[in-house]
Amino acid sequence: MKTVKMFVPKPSLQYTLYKSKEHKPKTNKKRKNKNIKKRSSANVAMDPPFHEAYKTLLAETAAEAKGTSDVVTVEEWDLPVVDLGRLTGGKVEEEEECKNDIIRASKEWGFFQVVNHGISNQLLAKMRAKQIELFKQPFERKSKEDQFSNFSAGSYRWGTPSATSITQLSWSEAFHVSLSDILGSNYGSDDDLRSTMEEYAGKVSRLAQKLAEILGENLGRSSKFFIENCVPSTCYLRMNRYPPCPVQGQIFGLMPHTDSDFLTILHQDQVGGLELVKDGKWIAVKPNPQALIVNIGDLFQVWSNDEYKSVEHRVVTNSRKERYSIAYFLCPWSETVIKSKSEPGVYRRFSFREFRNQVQEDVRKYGYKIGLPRFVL
Ligand SMILES: O=C(O)CCC(=O)C(=O)O
Repeated sequence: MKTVKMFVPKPSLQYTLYKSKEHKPKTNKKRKNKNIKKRSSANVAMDPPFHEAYKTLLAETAAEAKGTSDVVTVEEWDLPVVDLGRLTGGKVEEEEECKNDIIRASKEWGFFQVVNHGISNQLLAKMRAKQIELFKQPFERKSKEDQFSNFSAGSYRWGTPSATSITQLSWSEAFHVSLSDILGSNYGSDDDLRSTMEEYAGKVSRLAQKLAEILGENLGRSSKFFIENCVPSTCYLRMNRYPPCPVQGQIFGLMPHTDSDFLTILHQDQVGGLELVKDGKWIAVKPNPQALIVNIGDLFQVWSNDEYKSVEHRVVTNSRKERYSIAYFLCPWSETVIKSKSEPGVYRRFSFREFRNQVQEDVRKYGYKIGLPRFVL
């Protein structure tokens, strides 16, 4: 474990209902104004127009600055590492040990890393290269993505349209793509982005299904559940880009949140910035080039009656380096009923549609997700 000093926005917002004016970030006014002016022009064409769109919020923050520093010490940790090679090595004891490691990490951390996961370094590198190429396109083209990349309308997102304060703003852009836009598509091998995404999505889907099956069987669920309920049209790949953020200290790359799915598999680059809550404290995740990151989502937390943890996480901004990640979300059909393994459980039953609609309504009303506390019995 290493201690790193980072500028992180405060506070964590997810479970606190508040009026945006009640939490005014303390900033160093001089530094902030200088940083705003220092914005590089190199990425102007590709970057979303954060400065223009959020001019008022940025100006308000600068005006409210009180002259205190935002440096917060965050410990950098290695997440538990699970070697998945043991699942296919032909030794029953090792296979059981591996399954137990996955289950333990899901209970104690809600986050872990997997190595020997079956996705080659070559494919990961190619996927990253294609992702970078895609994001390097001018903003004008990306924001008209339905003509540009043939993803469904609304796949390209940036910033936080509902933000009413600077701490509700995510300084990032993303392509949030349904797997049905990718898998089984007949775009032809000339479309390198699509064929790379198709190969990656196929491999990462199989990995997610395997992990979910292990976690589900431990809860006494049918091993067929995920194959039947989490299909390409219900699962997503989200390609994230975090541009350098010159307004350091107040803005997240991605706001604190939990994932509204069964589980997520993340491929991040080596820049760092992902943080999660462990034992009530934010910790920074040390990037591991050999590993993919797995985290438990809200639906598994409900299924397991709080045994598996859907942990709040966030991305902090970097003033100099851009950062890339790809998240795969294992989600069910809208009508799939989510219920605890034994009833009455901690949460009432709900359909995935109901959960998603509630999350969207809260984000619209309050600027952030409330999530599972809404469904506690
Ligand atoms: O980029 C990361 O490290 C986290 C991404 C994430 O949390 C998300 O896409 O929901």
